[in-house]
Amino acid sequence: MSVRIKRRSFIKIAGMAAAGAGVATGIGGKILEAAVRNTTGSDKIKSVATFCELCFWKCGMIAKVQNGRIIKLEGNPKHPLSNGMLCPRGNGATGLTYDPDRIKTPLMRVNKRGGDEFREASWDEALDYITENMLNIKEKHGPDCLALFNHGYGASFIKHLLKAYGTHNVAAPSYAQCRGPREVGFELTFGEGIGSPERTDIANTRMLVLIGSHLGENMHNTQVQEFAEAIGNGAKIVVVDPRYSTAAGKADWYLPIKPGTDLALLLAWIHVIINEELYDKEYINNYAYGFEQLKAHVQDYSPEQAWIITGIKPELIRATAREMGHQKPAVLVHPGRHVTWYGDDTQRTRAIAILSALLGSWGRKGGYFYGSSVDVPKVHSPKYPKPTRTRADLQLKDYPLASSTLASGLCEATFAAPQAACDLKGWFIYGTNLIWSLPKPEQTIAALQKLEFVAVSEVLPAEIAGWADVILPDATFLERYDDLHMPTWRDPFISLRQPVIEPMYDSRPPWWVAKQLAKRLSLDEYFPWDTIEDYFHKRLDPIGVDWEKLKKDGVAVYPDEPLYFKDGVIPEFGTDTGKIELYSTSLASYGHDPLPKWTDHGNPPEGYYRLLFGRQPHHTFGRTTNNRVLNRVKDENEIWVNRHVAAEWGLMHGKEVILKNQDGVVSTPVKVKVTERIRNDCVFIAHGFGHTARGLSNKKGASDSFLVTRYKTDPIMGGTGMNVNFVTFVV
Ligand SMILES: Nc1nc2c(c(=O)[nH]1)N[C@H]1C(S)=C(S)[C@@H](COP(=O)(O)OP(=O)(O)OC[C@H]3O[C@@H](n4cnc5c(=O)[nH]c(N)nc54)[C@H](O)[C@@H]3O)O[C@H]1N2
Ligand SMILES: Nc1nc2c(c(=O)[nH]1)N[C@H]1C(S)=C(S)[C@@H](COP(=O)(O)OP(=O)(O)OC[C@H]3O[C@@H](n4cnc5c(=O)[nH]c(N)nc54)[C@H](O)[C@@H]3O)O[C@H]1N2
Ligand code: SF4
Ligand SMILES: [Mo]
Repeated sequence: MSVRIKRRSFIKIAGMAAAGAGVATGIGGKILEAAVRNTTGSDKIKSVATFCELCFWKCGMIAKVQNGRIIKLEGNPKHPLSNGMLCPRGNGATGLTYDPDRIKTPLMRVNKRGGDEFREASWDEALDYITENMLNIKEKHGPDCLALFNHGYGASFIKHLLKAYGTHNVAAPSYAQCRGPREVGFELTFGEGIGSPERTDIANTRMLVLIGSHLGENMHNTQVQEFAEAIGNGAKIVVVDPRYSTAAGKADWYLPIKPGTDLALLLAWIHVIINEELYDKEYINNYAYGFEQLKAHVQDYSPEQAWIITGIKPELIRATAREMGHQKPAVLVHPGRHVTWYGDDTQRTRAIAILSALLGSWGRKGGYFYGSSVDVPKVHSPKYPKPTRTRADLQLKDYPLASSTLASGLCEATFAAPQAACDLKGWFIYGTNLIWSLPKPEQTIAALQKLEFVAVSEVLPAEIAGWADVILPDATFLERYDDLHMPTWRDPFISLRQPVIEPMYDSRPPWWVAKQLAKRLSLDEYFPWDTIEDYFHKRLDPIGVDWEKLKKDGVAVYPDEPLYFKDGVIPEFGTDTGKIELYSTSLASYGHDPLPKWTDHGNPPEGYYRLLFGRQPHHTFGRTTNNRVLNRVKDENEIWVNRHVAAEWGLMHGKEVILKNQDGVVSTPVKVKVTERIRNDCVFIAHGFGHTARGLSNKKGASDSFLVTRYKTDPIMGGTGMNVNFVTFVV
């Protein structure tokens, strides 16, 4: 028995043909012509609409271009994810395109792998080399011995190419290292995941509960805008975080929880809400399965017991639970995004899902909305060949409930001892700095050393590029077309990324690279279009989308009401029972706890502090920390240390310190931020600084990635809990 997951009951748009006049196919020129049209000309300022990729939210953006140079970036007022605004990172995106450290030509490795020594090459040479290696791997080992690691929208055509070539070993670190456990936790409970952008109805909520979701530092544009709106509307805010985050500053209740104990708090909230009959009885009666088992289960988790575990006083637990009961169903217990913390993350997010169900907030105004998306037909191409072997990430350990490939699993499979069924011989890496994004960097490096072939597509000479045999200089998102974006959202829309300037240097867009490789690999039939504009026409013309208008506006929105259950939509839950599973029959059938249990994650060893990490408002991971525009605001990170801890160690605010983790790994020097805004059992660092790659100019600060030498695997879906490392200070 398995869960019927991934089934989406989103409403498809009807009557698309009426939405715009049809455009004949074959209008478009080549990308370069388009880019030239966009960038040549006089002093006149030209506006070009596209969507942002400084993070993965994909806000609509308008670029102002003068004399072929981008002079300003603004939010697209027509785009539902930006509403005319960009976050600080989006505003500074030109700092990526105009970064002098960019990779400018294809590069081929000289000397040994990892030596970070390269020579310039032509595109023909680089593509021929990749082709030769791909054909070689296919012939010698089978095509599924090549893995694709990718992150970001630019990867669409490369993914298509690699699947056409015959591999299913395709993964992004945004699953097992980020939101995977959340997706599985919600899939198990409601039969579907949260997705991205998250279906959180923050704008309409009366109560927002943030559990380690540091909105305001985590700058996902629409969420931050809606957060401000909710505050303006007087919504109650609860923030649960060992660190007094920006969001905590806006909270009615701030709960400085002991790290790793959130599940105990969640279960205590559920305990109060059930025992005080504060839950939505009608909703639970109609839609839920397993209420009695849940009720019995949470009797062991009283606020008094949770107090001992979490450090949060029982009165505070009761008061916040009662307020949730009072404000239901317009209560959003935010599901989080980067949830791979302690290895029991699916169970923790299951508890969030269960709490949301009790409050009746799934599918209700101010909770989780049911969005819709535009169903744009694909360009017809042959079926992908069926790989003959099990996916490499599942060869070592099977996770039947994981709904995506595990990047860490592919890495482990490569690294595994020869007697294990490990088949990966080559990695194609697009837009992901695996040395930083996977836990245990030494394991990633060991895997890289074992491979026969490593190709990296990058915009910057990041750490991972140093390990390539061949580096492809990608055009930045402001210089290229990518595939259309049609996410599930309140108002469904089609968003277009297009070049606002011509690709600089000898960089090329990924669609071009994919098509070139397809030709060399005799996979032409998978790319049955001549120009990228031809591709768009093939997708859009049949549904009558006006291409010229889409190019001009950057987005076509098809207004729709947000869908809540009470609007008459009959809820469909893709679980085994067809109900909201408070008690998970799937988890039971796979031998996991069907109801979430609190597990103890221990305390730091004497003299050590739990290493917490997260986002900072002006940067996205390590991908922007070389950006000169953004670095004018912030060009290094600090380690947050509690005032008493700092006093104990004699650490001075603003002075540098070196961190050492439990395995003796030391950091680069990082400035100390002495603060009362963090508990005394943990320290916090913003992820993304402390680069060591030779070609990057900004090496300030320290990277948490090198200190994450341990992780705890989620037994349900294989996510890597990374908040399990401890550091001390080298003084
Ligand atoms: N230790 C630690 N590990 C983490 C996290 C953490 O906070 N700490 N966070 C986790 C999370 S939430 C996530 S989502 C992942 C993120 O993981 P990644 O997406 O791998 O994050 P980055 O380190 O930013 O690496 C992105 C790389 O892509 C390159 N790049 C940027 N734009 C383009 C482009 O247009 N084309 C190409 N070809 N390359 C481009 C950048 O130069 C950069 O080297 O990491 C996870 N891992
Ligand atoms: N500016 C900016 N915004 C971003 C990104 C970015 O790089 N920069 N990345 C985007 C991506 S891919 C993601 S996944 C999201 C991630 O954003 P989120 O999912 O919101 O957050 P994290 O970065 O995991 O969480 C860090 C917060 O959790 C707290 N925390 C740590 N341990 C615990 C604990 O045990 N319990 C509790 N309750 N709290 C704890 C930390 O103190 C910190 O405030 O951000 C997105 N938005
Ligand atoms: S949230 Fe910011 S960085 Fe992310 S896509 Fe939107 S504007 Fe760009
Ligand atoms: Mo993420």
